[in-house]
Amino acid sequence: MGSLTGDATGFAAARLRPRKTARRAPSTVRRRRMQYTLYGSRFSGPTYKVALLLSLARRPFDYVEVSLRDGEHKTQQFLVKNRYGQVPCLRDANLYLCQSAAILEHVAETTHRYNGRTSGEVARAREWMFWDFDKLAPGVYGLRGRNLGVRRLDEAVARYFTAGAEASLALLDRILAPIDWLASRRPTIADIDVYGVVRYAPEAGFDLSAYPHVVAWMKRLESLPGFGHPEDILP
Ligand SMILES: N[C@@H](CCC(=O)N[C@@H](CS)C(=O)NCC(=O)O)C(=O)O
Repeated sequence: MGSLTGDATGFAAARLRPRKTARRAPSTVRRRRMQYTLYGSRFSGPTYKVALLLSLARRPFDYVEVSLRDGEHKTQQFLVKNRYGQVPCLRDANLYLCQSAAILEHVAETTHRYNGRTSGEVARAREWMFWDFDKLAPGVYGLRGRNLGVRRLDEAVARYFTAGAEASLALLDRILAPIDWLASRRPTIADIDVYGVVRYAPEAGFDLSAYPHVVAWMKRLESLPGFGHPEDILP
């Protein structure tokens, strides 16, 4: 697993940790461990969602790339951190958290950034995150995986995914027509979570120009301070 440093400005410092065998000069000061370590894959949408929230919330984090191709996510060393054998996993001090939506909720709640202001807004944000993984993500991530050559899809399944994702994008476009943000008057983790799928829709073969309100909402989110694209914040 490669270890790098991301930072809250949205730009990765990409500093490799010194190799264990390297001799440390006596004057070298050991870098303090960050509060957060994100274990993920730079191709993973759920990993990006967590990195994006940390970046927008201006919380620096260490980043460890877990190679899915080499099966690092199924090793005992990783399974003690994430029992599901999936990325992402976030270490917050001594706590290891899994499932991107649960991680977003934890970070929003503990940093008071991008959380709903009322219990109603918190519930609304959660609702969008459930909807996302139920309706939007299977099609977008599934077809993207096929286009990237990491997933094989039966034609019937691909058609089912396409129809589901198109219906979900159309719904999102309708909902966003009169509002700026999904769960509140301000951006919340609902927007970050759903953005972390929609931004990959073109790679899945969808033309987002058919959804102008979605495009306008993406631009609003992309102009928030601390915003970064995956290649900026996942070293
Ligand atoms: N519901 C999970 C999904 C995570 C997920 O699907 N991760 C993928 C990479 S994008 C993964 O680890 N796949 C390997 C596997 O499931 O064995 C989340 O939101 O964190």
